[in-house]
Amino acid sequence: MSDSLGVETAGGVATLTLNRPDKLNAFDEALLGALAAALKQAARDAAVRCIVITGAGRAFSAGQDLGAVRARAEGDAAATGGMSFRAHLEQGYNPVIRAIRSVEKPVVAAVNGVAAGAGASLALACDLRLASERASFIQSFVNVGLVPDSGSTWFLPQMLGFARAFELAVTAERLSAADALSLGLVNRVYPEDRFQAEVAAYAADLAARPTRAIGLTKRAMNRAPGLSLDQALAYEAQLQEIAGRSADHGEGLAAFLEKRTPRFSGR
Ligand code: LHQ
Repeated sequence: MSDSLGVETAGGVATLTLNRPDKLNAFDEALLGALAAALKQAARDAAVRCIVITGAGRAFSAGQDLGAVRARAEGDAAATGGMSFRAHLEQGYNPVIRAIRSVEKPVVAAVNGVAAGAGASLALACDLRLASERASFIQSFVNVGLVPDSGSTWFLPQMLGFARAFELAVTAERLSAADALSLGLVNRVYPEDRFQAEVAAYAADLAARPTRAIGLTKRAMNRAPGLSLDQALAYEAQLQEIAGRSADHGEGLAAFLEKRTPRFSGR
């Protein structure tokens, strides 16, 4: 694993920490590669029942490392592996976004500070967003003459509607944590001094829930926007058939009937 990504697994929670604090955790190739690999590993590891992505220092992530982009523009092919922007997105960012959307475990963005450009997209790609009071969100792509990428053109209009999403994309307005909460972009905002403890408690709670059912819920909600109601109803019925055979359904049912707290295994 690369030094630029911290990976820690404990109590069913894998915490992936973007760790280039002097660059506000901007992404270079090594960090993107490490993040994709860590997500793949967390998806495979049955002991992991919740994934948290956060940043070291004062930022969540400032998006693409613009130093590397400058080096590319100046002809230093080694800086970006000599790749076009399209290839850089397809090979670097898009696998990360796809991995987050497809892993059948809850993925939480613990947004500890500023999330800009592809850093904001990364947070939007997660299933849930917990923000520190000092967090902020900027669709900063337009400031450097670029298009929102890494999923922002898809996630933002779904979350906010076209007009508000478009405005954020073309103005790069900086949203505070409170703004993001009132728009429904984040699930919770916590004071800075309690942020880590609150994230840990939230993630531990998710990790103790029926992981299989949560994964199937994610599968259904990922697919629902492309379906008619009829198709969504049929898909729910198909997934309920799978959930109904899980050990955790048996445990949940038994615990309810025995009037005790369920102990879910994730299977
Ligand atoms: C940085 C960065 C950074 C390097 C702060 N890079 N050093 C994908 C693929 C292909 C092509 C390109 O694009 C993409 C997707 C993208 O993500 S494009 C968008 C890239 N990101 C941005 O445009 C954001 C640039 N950063 C900022 O606007 C500000 O730094 C924010 C608003 C994030 C934070 O502002 P401040 O809190 O005022 O901090 P700062 O600007 O003073 O930055 C602190 C340091 O971090 C500073 O270095 P220094 O050596 O002077 O202390 C910055 O140069 C460095 N840094 N972002 N993206």
